[in-house]
Amino acid sequence: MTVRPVRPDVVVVGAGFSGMYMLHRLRREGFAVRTFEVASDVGGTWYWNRYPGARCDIESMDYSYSFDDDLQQEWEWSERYATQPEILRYADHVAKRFDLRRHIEFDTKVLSIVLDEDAGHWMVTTDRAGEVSAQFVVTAVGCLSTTKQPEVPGLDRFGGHTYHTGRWPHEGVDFSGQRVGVIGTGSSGIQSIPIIAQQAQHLTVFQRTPNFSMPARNAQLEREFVDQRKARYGKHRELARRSRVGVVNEVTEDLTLESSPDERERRYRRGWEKGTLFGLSSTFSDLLMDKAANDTVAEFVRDRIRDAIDDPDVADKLAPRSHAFGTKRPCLDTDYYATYNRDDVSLVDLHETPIVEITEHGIRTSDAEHELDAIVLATGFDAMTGPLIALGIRGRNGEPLADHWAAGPRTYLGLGVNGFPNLFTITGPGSPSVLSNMMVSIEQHVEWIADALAHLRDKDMSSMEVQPDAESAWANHVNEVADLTLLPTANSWYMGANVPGKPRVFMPYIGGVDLYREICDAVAAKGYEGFELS
Ligand code: FAD
Ligand code: N01
Repeated sequence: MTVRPVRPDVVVVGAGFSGMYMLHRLRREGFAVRTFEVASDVGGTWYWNRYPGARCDIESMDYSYSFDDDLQQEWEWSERYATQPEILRYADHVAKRFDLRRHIEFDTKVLSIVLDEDAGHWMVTTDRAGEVSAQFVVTAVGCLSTTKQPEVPGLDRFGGHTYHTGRWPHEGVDFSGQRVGVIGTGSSGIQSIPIIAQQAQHLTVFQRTPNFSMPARNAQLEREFVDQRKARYGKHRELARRSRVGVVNEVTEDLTLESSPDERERRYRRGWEKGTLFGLSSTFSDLLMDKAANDTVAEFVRDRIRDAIDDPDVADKLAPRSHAFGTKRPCLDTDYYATYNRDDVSLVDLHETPIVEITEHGIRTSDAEHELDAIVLATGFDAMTGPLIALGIRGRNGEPLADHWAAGPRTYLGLGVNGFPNLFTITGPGSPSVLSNMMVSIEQHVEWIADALAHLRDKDMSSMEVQPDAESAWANHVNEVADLTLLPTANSWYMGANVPGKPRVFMPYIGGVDLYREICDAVAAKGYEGFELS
């Protein structure tokens, strides 16, 4: 039975991995919590993204909670990169193990979160549970949970079925005998295209920007490896927490152009063979800082694409040139490029022939109408700020968060915003979040927030608010660090560039999870410096 405290101390919004752990942690600290989740069950990303081929791109033994040793010892991952169903089973296991569902109200959407300054609490309005007031609100709405539709006319006119990868039907989709079109070649497109190609009668991929993708080299996990990892799991997790990206990875100070072409080739080959997201970008220290250095690794990947594809014209279209390697999130794939060697797969380059409209029968580009039975939209998300702005948050003087962020998100540490006291954002903009193994970033934020609330309670204080100077200084720092790298040069979702009209600001913090954790710890140790406690 769901437990619903009438006046909870804390409202948590979202029951993905962030919300689940936040709820657990706050309950353990003795807070009364209500958690609202619009989905019908736990899992967040892994509840919604059920498209064929969906799996993680951080190794499962790292992409899982580390906060409870019994949990990490008892859970058995079957593959190096687990599939979506397996990750969702894991979320279910965690929910049962810690009896979380009792405090989660599913099928309940938060419509607005408004500060009542006189009463000193937040008023949270939902579509099913009415209005709930709480002293604290923690948003656990994820960075990639608001889907983005393509900006093409006629989508509602299409006579066949349309599916977004981020809202996939639970019963699955059988594309056998169908002519399928996929729009989008980010991670979701790249994971789903090889599987859809195996089922469909014909698959047409509509590509606007080619992406850099590397073979995942996924495999069943071997007993010996798992046993060895579990024997020193705690140590391994600690190294991950103290790493730059939340996974234990090679670190080098070597500069790309100071190495000989042979040495570069040798290192790139080794990085490529690893089958990890960061294997290639970590071969030299300056690949994401120096364009000339980056050109060498980008050309290495383009060569691998040419190796994999029979038709040189197709290979040319799939080879990314408009952005530097690693400036958009690279992809890990299984047989992505080889899929284009199939006779029943074709590639439409939207730079040559843009989509004009979606018709009743399919997709019309500037030179042809492609008749289709189904369209898959792998068109991504209104990332990071999208789910937060959709919450309808209003802070001091009724200021909407959307207005506060009109020129791009401004936060202190990605954890809080000036004018929005007692409201905390797990993996908010201005924190490493999407640049890291998210599990590491989620756990760090949850623990920091729980400690902060316990601190307030212990000191008999009721409010914690970001000071304006701290917010400005952090926003400047986030930009300055990003500007040391090539990442702001790409039209990526990190920059908000995938959503028309969205301010172009580099949203995550690229200083590294290791440094970031130290900064957050130091802030807490100094009595929550940069926050006003009252
Ligand atoms: P989410 O999982 O997004 O959960 C947020 C929850 O909030 C959702 O359930 C949503 O329904 C709910 N919600 C939102 N708005 C409201 C509202 N108004 N009212 C009520 N509920 C609301 N990261 C990695 O580090 N490694 C990976 O391998 C990886 N793979 C990914 C694969 C895919 C397909 C995608 C899309 C993302 C992937 N990510 C990966 C990022 C992933 O989002 C995070 O790893 C993590 O799952 C985020 O957890 P979360 O709880 O913060 O957010
Ligand atoms: O979304 P994306 P995604 N017409 O934004 C194209 C995580 N994730 O869902 O680049 C035509 O990357 C768009 O083209 P362009 C991961 O963090 C992880 O794939 O804007 N095309 C692009 O090709 C990832 O980065 C995994 O030119 C249009 C694509 O759609 C993040 O989620 C798996 C268009 C969108 O790519 C988002 O990935 C899945 C239009 N109007 C997701 N609009 C793992 O592997 C958009 N596009 C773990």
